[in-house]
Amino acid sequence: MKTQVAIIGAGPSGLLLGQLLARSGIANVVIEQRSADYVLGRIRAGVLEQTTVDLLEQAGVAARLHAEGLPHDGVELCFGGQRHRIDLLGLTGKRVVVYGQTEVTRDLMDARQAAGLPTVYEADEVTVHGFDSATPHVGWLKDGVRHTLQADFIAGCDGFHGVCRASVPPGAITLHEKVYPFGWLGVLADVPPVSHELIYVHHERGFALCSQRSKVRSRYYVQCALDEQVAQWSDDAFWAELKRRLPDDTAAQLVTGPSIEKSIAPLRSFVAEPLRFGTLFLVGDAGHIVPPTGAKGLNLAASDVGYLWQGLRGHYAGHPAELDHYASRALARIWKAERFSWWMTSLMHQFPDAGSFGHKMQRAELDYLVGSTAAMTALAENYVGLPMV
Ligand code: FAS
Ligand code: PHB
Repeated sequence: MKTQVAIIGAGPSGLLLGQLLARSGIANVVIEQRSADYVLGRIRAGVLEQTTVDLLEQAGVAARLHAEGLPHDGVELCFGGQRHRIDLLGLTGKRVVVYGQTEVTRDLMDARQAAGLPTVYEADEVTVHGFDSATPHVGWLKDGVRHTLQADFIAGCDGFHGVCRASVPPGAITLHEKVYPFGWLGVLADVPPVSHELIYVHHERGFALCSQRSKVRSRYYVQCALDEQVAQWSDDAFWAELKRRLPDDTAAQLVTGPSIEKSIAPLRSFVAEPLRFGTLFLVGDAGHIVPPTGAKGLNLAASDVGYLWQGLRGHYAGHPAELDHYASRALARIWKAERFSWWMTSLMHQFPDAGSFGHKMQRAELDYLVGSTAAMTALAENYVGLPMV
């Protein structure tokens, strides 16, 4: 078998890239280790930047997003028992859209299936070879049969734990990483959101986030220790802890209910450099990870895809140099989002070694932030997403 682009991973990166390439007449095959249902069952991101919405429109998969997505003109920061609104639209002229990653993935899967594009789910022992040679190819095992796919290029859209980055010789790649001393315990529940906009909470007991998926489905998070297990957290214990971190009047408005998903995610900042190795490209979480505090993970994956799509279109249109810009263009935007995500995480979470001075610095920055149009504008323009250049 042969194709132009072999895409490893059917998460948002792989499926969005496959859709954009197909609509540009570039043949591609997606190879995914899990089942489609398993991929859809992962509850992750919830906030889309306009740049991501634009790419989904170009991919022809934005109809449901426009029908069901919730435009948000602002977000709130809550500290010292007070809620402060950051007017995203007023400060930047832009807004974000709340629409779950699960729905983005579902829309992309449906479009790929409708187009009859080749997709291999539950592929075992996926391997990538020859990406530094003239014969790049991918191998996998499916139903006891070994398969090989020749390709011009391999897109490593296989996430943080994937095979593609792991296949790069250690001497050819530099890894930059910061692991945070806490995680996020997240709950999804079919209850109306406590507020029409997101609330990021700084509290002495720990960070909390009030988010949502629709007007009847909410997503909440509380900062937790790295050694905590989901099994330790009953629904009642979660709701009680969330209420402790909210102002009394907000806590009184919180509608609770049974969790339909509950999970703990560790937080890290991570970037691999470069992102290109011959004919292999690292895309999305395969190349970088951000703490979810800045709502950047999914959106960075989308902008990587946009840059790679532009590069591959240029290549097949007779301008191979276009591909040379992928890594530098993607990394320029990645590092700015890494900085913002690190800054939001450092500002909003309780760090075990911060001490009283560290707590005072966080509080002073928050007090300054909500009193300064310049500071709120800086937060807002990063939160709505910096332009793709
Ligand atoms: P993904 O990890 O989504 O997809 C990679 C795909 O590759 C998976 O389907 C995997 O099964 C497959 N794969 C892996 N190894 C393979 C192999 N060897 N062969 C074939 N396939 C393979 N971002 C936010 O913006 N907000 C959030 O709140 C948020 N919460 C998150 C919570 C968690 C627990 C995690 C892990 C991430 C979260 N993120 C969040 C970030 C997340 O949304 C990612 O940015 C997004 O999924 C990136 O998409 P992909 O790059 O496609 O990677
Ligand atoms: C979510 O809704 O899952 C979400 C929203 C904003 C974030 C992180 C997660 O910063």
